[in-house]
This record gives sequence, structure tokens and C-alpha cells, in this order.
Amino acid sequence: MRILHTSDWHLGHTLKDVTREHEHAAFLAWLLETCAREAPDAVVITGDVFDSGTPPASAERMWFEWLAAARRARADMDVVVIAGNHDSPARLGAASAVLRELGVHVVGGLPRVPTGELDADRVLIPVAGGRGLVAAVPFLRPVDVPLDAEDPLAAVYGEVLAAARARRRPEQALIVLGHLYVQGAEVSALSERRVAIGGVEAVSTRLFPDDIDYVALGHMHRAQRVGREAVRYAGAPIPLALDEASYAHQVVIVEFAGGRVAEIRSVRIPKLVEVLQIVGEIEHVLAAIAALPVLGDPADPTRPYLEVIVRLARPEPRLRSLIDTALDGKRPRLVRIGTESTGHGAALADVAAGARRLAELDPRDVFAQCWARGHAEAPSPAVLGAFEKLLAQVRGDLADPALPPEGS
Ligand SMILES: [Mn+2]
Repeated sequence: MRILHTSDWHLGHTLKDVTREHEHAAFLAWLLETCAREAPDAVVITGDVFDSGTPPASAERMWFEWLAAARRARADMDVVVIAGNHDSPARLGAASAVLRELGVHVVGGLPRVPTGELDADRVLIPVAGGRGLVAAVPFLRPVDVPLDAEDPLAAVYGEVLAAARARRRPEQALIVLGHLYVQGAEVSALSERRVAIGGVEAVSTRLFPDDIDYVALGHMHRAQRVGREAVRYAGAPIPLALDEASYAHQVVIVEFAGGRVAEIRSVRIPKLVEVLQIVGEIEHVLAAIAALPVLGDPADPTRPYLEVIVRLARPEPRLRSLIDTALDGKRPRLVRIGTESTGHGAALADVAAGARRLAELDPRDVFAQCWARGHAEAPSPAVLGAFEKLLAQVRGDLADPALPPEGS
């Protein structure tokens, strides 16, 4: 048996105002070819199919067209899909009755029978003619978990595993799907929403004992294993934030023999759009932009994205216009201008005399220290004057005519 694991497609995603439709279309065409070449018995998709709970119709069309094409190309291939935190469980699951007839199993919310027990028939899905048993646990929301449990996520996974163990045959591989943050996984700062269920933000790998043959995870956008080899995030197929551009975007192929994992390998996804990065002091950045070639036709959907990170010793109010002027005629898709401060950078806690209580600190000292973290030079008299005025307002010494009266 062979399983293909992919995740976090985020169909309908935009990077600022730039649509990702062409990148998604290229990925989906590649995935179809990959399914034909690798001939997996099942494809598992571990959540965040869509970027939002109300995806544009074009994104939904892409999804259904891909499922239809996959079905046409490989009639016996099972597809199992769980909802991620970005998906609407109800919306993703709305077509599940129709899709089940096509061998596509969608689990939006955690299915329970009216008496409250797990609906094992819908969570436990035999694949590859019964050679594998997939436990499809979607992203768990407060309605899905017993909130009185000490560790609600562990309680649900325990419930699912008990049902799976009762049902699996000895030669049957057990594959568990989840969309969650497992401790030890590396996070992308910009595009993964932190979510906590019942106060639990990350779960331990202890949730996935060794009798599970493969744990297919979604939520982290960087492909990675967590703990043992067989616990994996497939990662997103395209960078969903510019800091994900260096990730090795991939799908995972898992080979089973006699019901156990024999080999795990990844297949790289070709990149359609490059991300150019220019980092340095303002003079360097402007020179590097001037040296850029003209970056293609405005109508070309594969023009590179550009990320400019400027190292500044002090705030530069003209930054945006300096860069815009330098970029004139270059036609990149400018997605992000970031700044990094070259002030001394020490944390406030390091410079504020450690043991002193907050109430004992002089606001002027705190302000001076905060300023020094981000700036090489002392604040100007105008900035100091503005701070004094603010301080007086906060202390109630001055009424601010610009503020509406209380209670409005
Ligand atoms: Mn995601």
C-alpha cells in the first residue's frame, strides 16, 4: 500500500492583494501528474484546504475540479480529507454525502452520534481495499472536545484510538490524521494562527503511540517530522508568507509492507513564482533595486515577488517613497517592505534594573530605554515634548480635546 500525504493548500489565499490562483493551479496539475506517476492507493489531505471559511467560488471550483480529475485519472484511489482551522467544518463537509460516492471522505467537524459518542463509522475509514485504516480527526473546536477534561485534545485522541484499536485487523496499517500544533514542531511566524482549544495550544507527541503506523499532520507550513520518522507535517505546497519562501515544499509518500511502514520519502513541488529578497542598509537596498532587471510583463502571473528588508539606525519616513522611486519600471510584484532596527536591541528587561518593581520605574526612564532599543540616537526635543504631553494626559494633568467625552 502507498499513501500520498499533502496539506495546507489554502485555496483562495492572497498575499496582500496578489491572488495565488496560478500557483495553486500549477500545484494541482503537478499533484495530478504525481498521483498518476506514484500511483498511491490513497491521498490524505490534512486540513486547511481553503484559506477561509468562506472561500471564493473560484477556489471551490478548483477543489471540486481537482477531485473529479483525480477520480477520472485513478478510479480506485481513496481520498480522505479533514478540515483545518482555516476551513469551515460545515462548509467543507456540506458535499460529503455526494463525495463519499466518489471515494472522497471529508470530515469537517468531529462526527458524533446523537448520544454523544464518537461516530466511529465516519471517523474510521478503511482505504486501499482494507489494507489501511485511516482515523480522520479534523481540527478540534470547542464543540468537539469535553471541556471538563484536564487535557481535552488528549481525551479526544484517546477516544479515537480506542475505537481504532477495537476495529483494526492485525495486518491493517493504522494512519491517524490531525490538524494541530504538536510540541517540538517549528512554527512560521507570519501565517499560522495560534489557536488554543480548552487552554491547550500544543500537544505532546505522546498522543501518538508507536502502534500508530503513520501520523499525517497539518497546520505547520514547514514540512517536518516531529519526534519519530512516522509523525509528519507534509507542509504547505506554496509559501503562504514570504518567510516561507525558503521551505522545501513537498508531498510525502509513505510505503507500507505487511501493514507496517517500509519507506517514507518526499517529492519536491516545483516552484512557479520566485521570491526575490533584498536585505541591507538603505544605500545597499536602493543600489540592489537599481541593478534589478525589468521583471517581466505586467500580465505575467509568474513575475517574482519581492521582499525588501531595510536595516535602519533610525526611522526613515521617506522609506516607502525612496523604494517606490527606485522600483519604478522594474515591475516586480512588491509584496513587502520590512525594517530591522540596528539600535542596540537589548530587551527592556535587560536594561531596566532587574529587581525593581514596575511601579517604581520612572516612565521617562522606561521611555528612554524603549527608544534606545530601536534607535541609535537620542530622541529629538520634539519627540521628548510629545512624550511629556502624553504622560501628562495619562496622569490626568491635561484634558485632551480630541478625545470624545466619556461614555460615548
Ligand atoms: Mn495552514
